Amino acid sequence: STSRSSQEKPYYITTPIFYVNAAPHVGHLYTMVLTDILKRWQVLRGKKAILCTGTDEHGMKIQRAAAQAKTPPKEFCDLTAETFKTLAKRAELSNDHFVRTTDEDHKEAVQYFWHMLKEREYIYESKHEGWYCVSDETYYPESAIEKRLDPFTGRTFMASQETGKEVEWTSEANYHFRLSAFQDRLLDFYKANPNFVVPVSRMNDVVRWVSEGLEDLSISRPVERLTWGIRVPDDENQTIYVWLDALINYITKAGYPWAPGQEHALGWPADVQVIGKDIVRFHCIYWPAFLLALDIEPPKQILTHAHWTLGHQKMAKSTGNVVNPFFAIDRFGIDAMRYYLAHDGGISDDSDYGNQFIVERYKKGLQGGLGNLVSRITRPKIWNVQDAVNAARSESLTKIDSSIEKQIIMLEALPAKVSAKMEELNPGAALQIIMDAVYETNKFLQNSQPWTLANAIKAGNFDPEVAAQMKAKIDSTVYHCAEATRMVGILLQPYMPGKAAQLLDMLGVDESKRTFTHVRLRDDYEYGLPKTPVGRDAWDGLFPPLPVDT
Ligand code: ME8
Repeated sequence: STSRSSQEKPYYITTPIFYVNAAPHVGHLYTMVLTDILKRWQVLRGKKAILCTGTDEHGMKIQRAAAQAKTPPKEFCDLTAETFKTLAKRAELSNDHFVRTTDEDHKEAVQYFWHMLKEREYIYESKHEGWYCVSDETYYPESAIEKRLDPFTGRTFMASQETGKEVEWTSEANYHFRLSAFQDRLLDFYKANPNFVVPVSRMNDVVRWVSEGLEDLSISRPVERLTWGIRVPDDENQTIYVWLDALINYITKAGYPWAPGQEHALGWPADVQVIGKDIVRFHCIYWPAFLLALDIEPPKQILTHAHWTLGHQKMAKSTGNVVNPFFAIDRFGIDAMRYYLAHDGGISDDSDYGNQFIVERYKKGLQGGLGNLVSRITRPKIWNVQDAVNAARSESLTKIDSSIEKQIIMLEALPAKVSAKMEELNPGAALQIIMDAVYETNKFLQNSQPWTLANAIKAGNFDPEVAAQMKAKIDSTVYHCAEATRMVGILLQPYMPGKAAQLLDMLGVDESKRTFTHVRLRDDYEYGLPKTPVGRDAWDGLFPPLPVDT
């Protein structure tokens, strides 16, 4: 119907679905936070947005982990899936869906997808030989393999050059997907969508890999090797390859299989799919190829981010070189963690994790920067924000000196600058701009010295006209700091939902005026009086001292 087709497609954003072979770490939290910031940004812009996350529960890797834990696989998955759900909650991830690949609707979507690939003759049966890596759940070509020595046991083994993970020689009959037939279509697709992969350096890698040629992809395993998975339709002896199964999760909750033309209603194609740089091939080559095979639109963009390292080694479940995200959240609070991860986390380059960095960012950005600004504006008894806002409304702030002018120019440029970085899918760079506004405002306040003027008025016997001018200067200074605080408070909501709301409450900004359209100088003349009186506890509670310094 016309009303349906004219309906705007909701913004749709996803995280990878995480393997349940081990507990989550800070790397997973980072992906969640980055994705959530991008979603909340769209909501701030007034869009309907859907965020999809979940767990990847099938495959050799999980089958072995469950066997090792001597637990039936489903029971084993239930436990860790629950931990990822808890992490999503504690991360304040605003996910609309949590997909588990063991869910019935997902299994149906995968089997239907397979059936369609088969019907279109993209699947054929043949013998497959090669080096399979269970940890990475992928085959590696001979050229990507090397011999390694385990320094502890002295054992030599064959491993992936890229990840160092052990590979095993396998020789079996299974089904293949005609990936090699997609080289030209993929290259055309990349050409038409040069921002498909972000950042551009990884887009270039992908184009290079595809240009070098594609081999057909093995997409099933014999049941005697892999039982823990979705069965191939019409073949009881084969189990579907975990990556085909997993990638389809992204359309499961978008309602696949959908009636023609209905995919838009629930969000597909995804606007952005966020992943770590470790799974670029699967998402930027295999995934669009699978979709193109069925004439389904590929996602619009894949944001690939860099890794967190610990002692400059990749944080990874399989090596145990990890930081427990629950401990970190307990210790620093979720908003401080989200701030730190967004601030220091890399898109192109890896970042090394350290408690001392969290403490540093917290002290400089949140306590010294933002907290200090709010308290310096709202706390003094010698002026109040509401008076300053009223004065601004009645246009009596005429005495603009050059430092106020500079502050105005900075604030007028702020929303567009932040938007531009968000559109480039770089929340870290946008955060930097927001925080620079905080630091600039603090400097402006420091240089303007409104407290000196206020004390002079109080102490001196000024001519009423002069005193009025002095008062006008105070109001103007306070107003332009309050505006900065209000605008920054609105912009920080996607990053620190809790603290930003607390800050806007302290400033008395009405809840209906906290969206992006209000991030405009002189947009709101109705704030300044907090709804509930702000006591000492509120200021102290906004960014309290951290329990322990490291
Ligand atoms: O790969 N730094 O799941 P996974 C930053 N199930 N991010 C990191 C990270 C680190 N050190 N380590 C992991 C899988 N991540 C598949 C995905 S999707 C259809 C299937 C994040 O549990 C990053 O987003 O190994 C990475 O891509 C993801 O966790 C891998 O999680």
